[in-house]
Amino acid sequence: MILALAGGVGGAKLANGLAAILPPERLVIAVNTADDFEHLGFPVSPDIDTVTYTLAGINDPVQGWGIAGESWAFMDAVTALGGESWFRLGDRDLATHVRRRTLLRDHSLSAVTATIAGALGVRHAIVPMSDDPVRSLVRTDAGELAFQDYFVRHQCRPRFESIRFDGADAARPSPGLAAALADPALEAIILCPSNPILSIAPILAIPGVRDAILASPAPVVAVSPFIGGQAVKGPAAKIMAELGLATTPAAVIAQYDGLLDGLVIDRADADGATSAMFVTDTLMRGAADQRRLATETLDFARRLR
Ligand code: FO1
Repeated sequence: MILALAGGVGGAKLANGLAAILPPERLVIAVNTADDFEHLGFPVSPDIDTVTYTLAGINDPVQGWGIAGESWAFMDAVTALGGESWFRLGDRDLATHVRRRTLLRDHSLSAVTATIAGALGVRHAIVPMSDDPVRSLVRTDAGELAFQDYFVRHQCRPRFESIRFDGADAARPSPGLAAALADPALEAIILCPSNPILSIAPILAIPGVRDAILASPAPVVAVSPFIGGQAVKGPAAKIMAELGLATTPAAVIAQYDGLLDGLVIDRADADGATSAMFVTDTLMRGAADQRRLATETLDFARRLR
């Protein structure tokens, strides 16, 4: 069994590659929920939806979030009524949020996520990192901002000083994540090429998760989200620079602080690669790249076992 930890776009792509080569019973994808917030009265789980829509084959690959070919009648109507329009829910995406709102009255986020994914035809297990609320708060030169305020409303413009995961201390790993970590058949733990600070750190901040990964005999392999020192998408490189951190393979290893047995890096970063690194093309342009990188990552992890 393979456990993948994922955030948004990059994580969803590798998770999709893993899902293409593994049967459903051999993969658990645990997803960051610290970006979640309530908007227009709806519970929004951006990374869960990005992973779900990607595995369902309905994601918008250009935008990086939401559903391909969306219509925006709902948003246009909300805007015309003077409502908030800085964070946009497409019409079909809105249906996901209506369903999540309704189902969350009686069910956990884990159960709701499984129900929505199943209805969209996804057969692999997508689980939230926790069913308890954890919220990223970003300290910036414009004050402390809720994550989506920083990310979308302010377009990551304020200078990033630090991040904290409110609620993480009291959060428990979701049943799916806890079961995967305790599974004696766990073969590898893959840290997908998501932002280490924004997307993977919140998962590792849940009490017990980091220790369980360290204690697991399964090899732990990350895929670097950087290519030639740049992030493929998103503000990871800008944030690392503002924190005074490099975007090199060594910096990714340091960021994970003793957790990794191996790191998959791009050819553009191959200078100085060590035996704990596997060098390949990490840019995933489509399904074939996702599948190839997933295969190479698992083969590399198997060799480390
Ligand atoms: N990102 C934006 O930049 N603008 C948006 O209006 C926006 C809406 C949105 C709606 C649903 C959803 O699941 C994601 C959405 N995102 C939007 C993306 C989201 O802010 C980020 O992808 C993650 O939080 C970072 O991983």
